[in-house]
Amino acid sequence: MSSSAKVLGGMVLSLLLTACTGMEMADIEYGILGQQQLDESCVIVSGEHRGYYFGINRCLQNNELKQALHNRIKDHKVLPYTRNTGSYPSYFTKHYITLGNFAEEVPDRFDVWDAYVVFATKGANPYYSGVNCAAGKLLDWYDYRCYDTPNEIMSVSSGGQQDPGSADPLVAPTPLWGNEGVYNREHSWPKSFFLASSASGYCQSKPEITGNSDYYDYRAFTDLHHLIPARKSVNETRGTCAFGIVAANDTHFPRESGAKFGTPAAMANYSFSSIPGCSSNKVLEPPPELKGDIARIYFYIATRYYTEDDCWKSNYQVTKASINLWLETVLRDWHAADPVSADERVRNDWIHRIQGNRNPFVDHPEWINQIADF
Ligand SMILES: [Ca+2]
Repeated sequence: MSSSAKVLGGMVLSLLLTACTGMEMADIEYGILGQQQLDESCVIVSGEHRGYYFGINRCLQNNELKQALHNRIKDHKVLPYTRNTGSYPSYFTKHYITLGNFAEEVPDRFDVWDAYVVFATKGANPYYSGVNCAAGKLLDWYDYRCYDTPNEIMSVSSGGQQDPGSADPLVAPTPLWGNEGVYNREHSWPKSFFLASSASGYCQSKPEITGNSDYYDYRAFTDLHHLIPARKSVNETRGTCAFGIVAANDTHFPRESGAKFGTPAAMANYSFSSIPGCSSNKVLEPPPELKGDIARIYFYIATRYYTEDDCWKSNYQVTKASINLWLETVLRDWHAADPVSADERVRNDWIHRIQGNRNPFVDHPEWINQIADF
């Protein structure tokens, strides 16, 4: 095809797509329909969920690709963190089944705990080799424990933790410390990283969503992609400590899952004798089967909130919504060592149904290598 024919073809395609999808010129500028789309191999996205990514120019690189993906996954439906007043309907399963198409409004009562119910009842528990929670059970991401759900969720009375009652560890627990039986909605990207001292930018007080009156980025506060079930004691011990590679285990770890918490090993570009915001000066190394999941969650956050992080914090781990080099190096290694699994895709599908956006790096892990800097 001659270059003039390509340009003409591209213009026609752009007009058609604009007419069909309502995409604006800004989208085109950001690479959803860039000049490289004139090469058909860049337009056609193969693989999972091509409809969701329709129009993404897969030949883009670095910030152009990150911006194009951001434009596609932004503006997700923000769930309340806790909505537990009044009696819980016995027909809870209808809550998500009636979601129907993705554009349908999530029922008012559907909160993050309900999403946990969905993960448990729909088998979206990430797989540990040798441990798979029975149907209706929720897997702790850092530990070998399967929590009962949804009954305890239906009676939840605290906004930040859940007592699983008859917790059902497949490996006999050895209670080592307090709060052994309570689990949390763990912000794997610590929530204090998007906590502001006053309302500014995207950080606003939204108590109906966050459950308190602090000035969080309320969208990230309940973003299901990075919220993971974790035992309260582990969550609190981690605090804002980074994910990383452990050299010497803490006395509480390793647990049977292979998760570790302890003194950091030597990591490329990592040189911190004292870790701000992490009083124990330690790092958390997830179980091997979840290292890639955690990595792809971080790449999602860095993309979802790209250019929308004005009120976010910077520290030794992150620069607002960007991941600092040493941590990104670790996460890329983990991504390579633990490829996307079927359970990870199931979880992504359900989050899509609930909040309307996807983690593109679960669907297209090859895009991670096209972005040099998250
Ligand atoms: Ca995995």
